[in-house]
Amino acid sequence: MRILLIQSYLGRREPPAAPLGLAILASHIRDHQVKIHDPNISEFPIKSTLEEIEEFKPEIIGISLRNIDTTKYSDQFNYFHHFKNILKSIKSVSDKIEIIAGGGGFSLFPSEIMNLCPEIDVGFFLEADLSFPAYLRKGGISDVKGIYYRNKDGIFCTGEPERIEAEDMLFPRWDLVNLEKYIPFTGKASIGYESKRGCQMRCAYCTYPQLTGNKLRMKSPVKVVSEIKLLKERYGVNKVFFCDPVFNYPLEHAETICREITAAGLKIKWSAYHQDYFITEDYIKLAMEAGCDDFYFSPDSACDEGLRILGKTSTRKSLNRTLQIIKYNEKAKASFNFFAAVPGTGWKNLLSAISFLLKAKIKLGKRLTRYKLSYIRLEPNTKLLKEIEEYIDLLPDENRGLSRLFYHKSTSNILNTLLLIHFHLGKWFGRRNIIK
Ligand code: B12
Ligand code: SF4
Repeated sequence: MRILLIQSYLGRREPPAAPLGLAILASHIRDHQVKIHDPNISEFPIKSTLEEIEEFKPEIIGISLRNIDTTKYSDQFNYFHHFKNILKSIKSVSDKIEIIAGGGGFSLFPSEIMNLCPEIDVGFFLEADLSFPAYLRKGGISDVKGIYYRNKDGIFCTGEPERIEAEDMLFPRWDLVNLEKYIPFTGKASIGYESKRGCQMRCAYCTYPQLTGNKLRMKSPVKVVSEIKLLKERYGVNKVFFCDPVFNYPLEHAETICREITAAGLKIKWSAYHQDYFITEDYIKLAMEAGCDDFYFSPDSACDEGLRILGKTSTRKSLNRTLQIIKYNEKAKASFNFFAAVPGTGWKNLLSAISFLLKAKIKLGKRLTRYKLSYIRLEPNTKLLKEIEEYIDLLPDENRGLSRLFYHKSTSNILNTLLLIHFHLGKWFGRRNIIK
């Protein structure tokens, strides 16, 4: 079959993220004729998509809805709106092509999106490494799990899909992607690589455990290094971003990867999401020798109460220890994200975050690369959402703003006023993630 895999158009020009999910899916369906198209790297995103359809004449179009919105209060933008538009454009050129949707954004709101987008014939939620090939093999839904489909009686789901084991995870088909276009943006994490899937932690606001599961599936460090080597030698990639929910847990897996990268003499730069609780001096040394130049941390709160409410593994002690370790490694850079408002907290949460950031600035100077006081974008099926007990329609539509999706309340009325001012100043004057 001729299958065209399309990354959804974001609706504005941002630093691109190479379509990792689509390149992985393509590697599982090698017995089909597959093309990948990313409108986000094209000068004329919609036109180029329609031309690609015209030329390739696909029987199936698989469209990846990765992002719903920016989730950033200081750069609010609705991508979902543009997904709906691109679906309409695709449908307008041919209503015979089967349209299949999937991706992280789709997986957060599968039934809502199926309802709002009648152009989608079938939707795959969560991981589709096994379900998508099975669907193609069986020529339809049959007994395949992980599918949303519609018939005259409504929209139905076949249940949670089976998740792939680490040893069956394949190298993405980067040969179908023009990776050269993403290489200038590797400093902005444009080329992703997975060393594992799953997160065993259960932070109250986070969607990663629902998207990638609670069970850790780790690739062998030898496989990781040989795949990164391939990325570097075959595609000239100089820097990768580990898409793992937490790279340095389990610590031993991360340390072995670092040792293997160094032993292989692989000169590659990389960065990743880190959890401060598992940071040790040895790890930072190993990671830096192996090419990590920036450590991202999202402790989210710097006071015990906030950390407890958010269900974080971090503690005040682990945060301070991490800061100290980074300080003594003179080339190490780090960034820290905190939430200005955490449900059930007030001044203490905010002031402890500000005081930690000031301390970090004094200790690290310019090596503190990013520091943020942001707001939680409420996401579906999270513990936090259940706790705040408010009904909020979390899928943005074009008629209402995105501000209502963020949590910006505290236990103090005075602080609430300040938070509202801070929130709106950020919303109006924040930096937009746009490139020329
Ligand atoms: C790593 C990561 C990043 C890295 C990406 C590095 C890179 N170059 O790849 C960086 C830091 C750059 C990043 C940036 C952003 N990210 Co991000 N990111 C992630 C993360 C953790 C993993 C994504 C990933 O690559 N996973 C591995 C691949 C293999 O999985 P996948 O893409 O989901 O694909 C699988 C399935 O979804 C499915 N599938 C995918 N497409 C399709 C299509 C079809 C047809 C089918 C059948 C199946 C299918 O099959 C694939 C294989 O199983 C996810 C959360 C998560 N755990 O999933 C958030 C996530 C995708 N990001 C998110 C967001 C918001 C963003 C940003 C918009 C943030 C911002 N304001 O800048 C940007 C957008 C960047 C861009 N240009 O698109 C949100 C999106 C949800 C939402 N509310 O909008 C997520 C879900 C996190 C969250 N908050 O919940 N991100
Ligand atoms: S915030 Fe990080 S550690 Fe917590 S559940 Fe999400 S991915 Fe896991």
